Amino acid sequence: MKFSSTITIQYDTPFSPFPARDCHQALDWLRDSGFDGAEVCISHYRGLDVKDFKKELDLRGLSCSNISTGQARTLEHITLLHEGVALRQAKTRLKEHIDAAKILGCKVTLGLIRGLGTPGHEQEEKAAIARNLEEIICYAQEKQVMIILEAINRYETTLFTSAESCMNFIEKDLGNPDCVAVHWDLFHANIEDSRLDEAIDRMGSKLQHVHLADSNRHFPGYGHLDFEAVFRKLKAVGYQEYCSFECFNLPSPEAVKAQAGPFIRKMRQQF
Ligand code: LER
Ligand code: MN
Repeated sequence: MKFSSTITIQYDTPFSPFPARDCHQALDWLRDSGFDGAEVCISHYRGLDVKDFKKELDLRGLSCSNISTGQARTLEHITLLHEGVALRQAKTRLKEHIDAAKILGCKVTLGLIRGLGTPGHEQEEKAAIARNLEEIICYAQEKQVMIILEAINRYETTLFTSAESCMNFIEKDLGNPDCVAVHWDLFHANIEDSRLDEAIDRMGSKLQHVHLADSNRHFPGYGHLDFEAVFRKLKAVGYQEYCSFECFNLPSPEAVKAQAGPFIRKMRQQF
């Protein structure tokens, strides 16, 4: 099992204790806290040198777990559920993320850039996303980059809210391609998945990324999730991919910065 944490290099996010302008400090913090890698929020590639960012990671002995891609939806209003220019831009952006992931040796998260969905239109919207993903999946296959579909709770989207709905979509609508897997976020899972251990079993080897946050999206330990039970189960099924912090800066940014290192050391010792 490997550990990473969300950092951002262009626009600030509530999921990192560091603003984008301090991204080098964020990388120093990851190194000094004993993380294996960084989960990096990238909105677009205008003026961004991915190879330069890779050098900064290498300098610190860090890997990259995945690219978090959702900022473009809020900032540019582009998704796989749009039509016309916005859809074309969303597809192009996902291909640029795949190119960047190839350089960084990481996965690409497909979160809300897929589109939020409209209640009552799930079937046609799933079909549209599957159709619009076809060329992206071909491109990812060619580049040998993995796309990870994030399960996100019902208050943010109508589509792919649980482990089961992601698995169903990947298996039935996408035809189970090797390069598409599940990104499972414990904050969302606590709302949607009836039993976390059964969700882990259902995903099996398709579970390829885990977001760590407590039930209230605070840093682990400040809500009511049983992290030890989750880590025990992940270990039992042989999970070897990343667990990545994506929690709010709560109870405080200082607490997140100070407690991340001890938390991952404890999990490594125990599991
Ligand atoms: C992104 O990883 C996530 O979990 C979403 O809640 C962001 O809107
Ligand atoms: Mn998440």
